[in-house]
Amino acid sequence: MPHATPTRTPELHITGIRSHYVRVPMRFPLGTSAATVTEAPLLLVDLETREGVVGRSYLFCYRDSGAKAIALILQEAAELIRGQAVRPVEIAAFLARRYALLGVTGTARMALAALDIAAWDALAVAADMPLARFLGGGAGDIKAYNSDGLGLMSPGKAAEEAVRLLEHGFRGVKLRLGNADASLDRDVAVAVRQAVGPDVALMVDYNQALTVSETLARARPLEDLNIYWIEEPIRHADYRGYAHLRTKLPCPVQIGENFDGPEGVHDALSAGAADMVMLDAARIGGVTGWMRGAAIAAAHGMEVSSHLFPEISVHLLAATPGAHWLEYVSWADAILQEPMVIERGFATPPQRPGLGLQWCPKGLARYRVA
Ligand code: SMN
Ligand code: MG
Repeated sequence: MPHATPTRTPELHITGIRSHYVRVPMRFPLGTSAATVTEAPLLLVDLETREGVVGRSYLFCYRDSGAKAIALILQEAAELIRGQAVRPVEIAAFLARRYALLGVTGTARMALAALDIAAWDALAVAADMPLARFLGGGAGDIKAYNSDGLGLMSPGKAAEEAVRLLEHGFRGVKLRLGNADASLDRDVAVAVRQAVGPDVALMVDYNQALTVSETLARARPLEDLNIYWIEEPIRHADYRGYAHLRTKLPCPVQIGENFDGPEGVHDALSAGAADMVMLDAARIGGVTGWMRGAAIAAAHGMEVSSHLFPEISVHLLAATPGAHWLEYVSWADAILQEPMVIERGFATPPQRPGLGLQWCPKGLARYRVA
C-alpha cells in the first residue's frame, strides 16, 4: 500500500488578541480566609492567526481589578508580538525581557501565561491533536477532587455542602480553614469528616492565614481526621517555615498555587518546603512554564496536582510525571459550549483538537462585563 503523503501544517502567525471579560455567578460561593468570592471574574482569550486558526485560553482573575489589569497587559503584549510566528518558547523568552522592568509576576505573569496557553492551543488545533497528546501525554484518567464551595462556614452548612459536592462520584473535597476562632476550624473539619465518611480524601487549605506556631497548634486537634494534605497554612513563599512545618505536621504539606514561574518550584523544593506540589497554569507561566515546573518537580520525585482551570490543567496533568489530583471547579461551565465532564471522580482530556475550548455565545452575552 502506498504511504499517504503527510501534509505539513503551515507555521502560524499572530495577528492579534481578543479578550472577553465575563463575571459568572458561582454555584457555591467561596469564602476563604483572604477574601470571599461569589462571582468568578473570567477573562476569555482568543489568539488570532493569519492562517485562520484561533488559539484559546481563559484565566480566573480573582478580582475585578485583576481582570481589567490583565486585559490591558494582554493587549499591549499582543502589539509587541503581532506578526511573529506562534512559537511559544521563543515568545515567552521575548516577552520576559520586554516585561522584565515591570516584573514578570502577578497580573503581568498571568497575562503572558494566557497568551502562552492560547499559543499552544493554536498549535495543537493546527496539528488536529488534543493538547495532552500534542505534549506527548496520554488520555489518562486523572483523579479529581471537587473544590467548589466549602469556604469558611458553620459546621452544619459545611457538612451539608460536602455531601452535595460528592455527587458525580468525586472521592475528594477541599475545606477552606483559617477562621479567626481556632476551635471553629476544628469543629468544621470534624463535621465534614463525619459527613463524608472515612474513605473520601479531605484536604484543608488555610490560604496563608497562619503563623508557624498557629499552624502547629491548629493541626494537632486534626490529627485523628486523616487529613489528606494541609495547604498553604503560612505565607506562600516562607520556604524555611514550610521546611520546619514538614518535620512536625502529621500530614503532607501542599504548596504551589503561588509559585511564580518554574523557578518557584526549584526554590521551594531545594529548600525542602513541600511534600507535594500543585501548579497553577497561570502563575507558573502557561504551558511552557508548567512543563518546566513539572520537570523540576519530577527531578525531586514529587507528586504534582493542579490549581484551578480544570479544563486546561487536565491536559497538562496528562503530560506530567507524577500527576496526582486535578482541582475541579465548575466556574467556567456557563461560558463553555462543552463544559468539563467528571465521571466516577476522574477527569480525562477531551478528544477535541487543542484544549477543546469553545465559548458559549449565550453565556458570553449573559455574563459579559461591558
Ligand atoms: C483558592 C483558589 C481560588 C480562589 C480562592 C482560593 C484556593 C484553592 O487557594 O486552592 O482552591
Ligand atoms: Mg489553595
